[in-house]
Amino acid sequence: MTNILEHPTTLRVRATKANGHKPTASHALDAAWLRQLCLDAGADDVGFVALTRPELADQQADILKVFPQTKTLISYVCRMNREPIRSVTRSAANLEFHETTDLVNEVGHTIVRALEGQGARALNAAAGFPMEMTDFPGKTWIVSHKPVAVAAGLGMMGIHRNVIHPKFGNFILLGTILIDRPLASESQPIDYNPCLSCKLCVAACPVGAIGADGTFNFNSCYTHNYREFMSGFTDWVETVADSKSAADYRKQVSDGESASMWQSLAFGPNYKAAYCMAVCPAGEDVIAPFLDDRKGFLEEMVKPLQQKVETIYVLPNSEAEAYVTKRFRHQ
Ligand code: B12
Ligand code: SF4
Repeated sequence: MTNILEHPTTLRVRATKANGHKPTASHALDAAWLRQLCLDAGADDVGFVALTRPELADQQADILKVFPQTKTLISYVCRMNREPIRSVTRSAANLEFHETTDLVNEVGHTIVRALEGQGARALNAAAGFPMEMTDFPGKTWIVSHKPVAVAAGLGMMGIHRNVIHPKFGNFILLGTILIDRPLASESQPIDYNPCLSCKLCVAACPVGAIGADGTFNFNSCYTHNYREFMSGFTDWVETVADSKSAADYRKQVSDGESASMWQSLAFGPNYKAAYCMAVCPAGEDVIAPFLDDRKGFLEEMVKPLQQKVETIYVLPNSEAEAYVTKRFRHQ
């Protein structure tokens, strides 16, 4: 058997250590240096939060289960292009969601690679998907990015419960990286909420999931918007399994719905709405047209989504069913 102590790998690693190249796990990282590293990797904004911060208390145990070495969380955002998200066509909006989700994951991968090169241990949590489906239908994600981003000063949650960045508005997706190093200085939340309480998100949601008081009906949103994700997909499979014949299946599922399911399987799952994000005028880069002409903004950004004729998915006897029946009686 090879003497491991004399193996070329061991000798090289020991020689590197003796030259004092890599910082140790207790070595605090410099926040300015780390910020620049994240921006160079493609993040549009970034902040840092210690795991011990009270805002993360309810997430601490889950995070430590996944990466027990965690001392600090890097929170970062990547901007989405606004017009595709605002489009009434789902193909344009979904492409933008998928592109930016991939970008968030790539940026996370690049930052972790650079930190590993510096001798630090780091883990990037998925932006959205893939998720921990062994835990489904419970909590299938490692880190809730939104509260981390809020604690890291990257924005506040609006009435629609998405994080609104003070400059980029809600046209951002979020990422979080767990690292094994303390930081010399960390970020603090911003001191105002960029949400304007205009409630355009409330008006735009096709299933009434967003309450004017900031309540959010998870089931209403999930049943419609995530029709081609987890539970909606299972429901579709069961419809296929229970159908007595092709004709019977076609009575229950239109050709367009079947084709849409194929597209989600082939190219990545398609969201059905996200209109709450599309219409939000908050944020310094976004607000000008709303301030200039509110009525015009409503006509251009909100009405086309409200008037779109489309299939809407609701559970029987749910709040969403009552809302949709009342609102879309003309369609
Ligand atoms: C679960 C989840 C959802 C759920 C619940 C949404 C929610 N408000 O939590 C559903 C499927 C409905 C959803 C929809 C969307 N999501 Co989503 N989602 C997540 C996920 C995985 C966790 C969210 C979370 O932290 N929830 C817990 C707490 C912090 O959120 P909360 O709002 O305070 O509490 C809600 C949940 O507890 C939920 N809830 C209640 N009961 C149950 C039961 C179960 C089983 C689940 C899963 C949730 C749930 O309802 C509560 C009230 O809002 C994150 C990714 C991540 N790993 O963080 C993305 C994330 C929040 N989603 C995001 C996006 C973009 C969307 C959509 C726009 C997708 C789309 N293209 O249509 C919509 C927007 C809907 C909306 N207005 O919130 C972005 C938000 C970006 C931003 N600027 O804030 C995130 C951060 C992904 C990312 N990497 O950027 N999402
Ligand atoms: S659309 Fe208006 S109310 Fe809704 S989150 Fe954006 S600013 Fe707030």
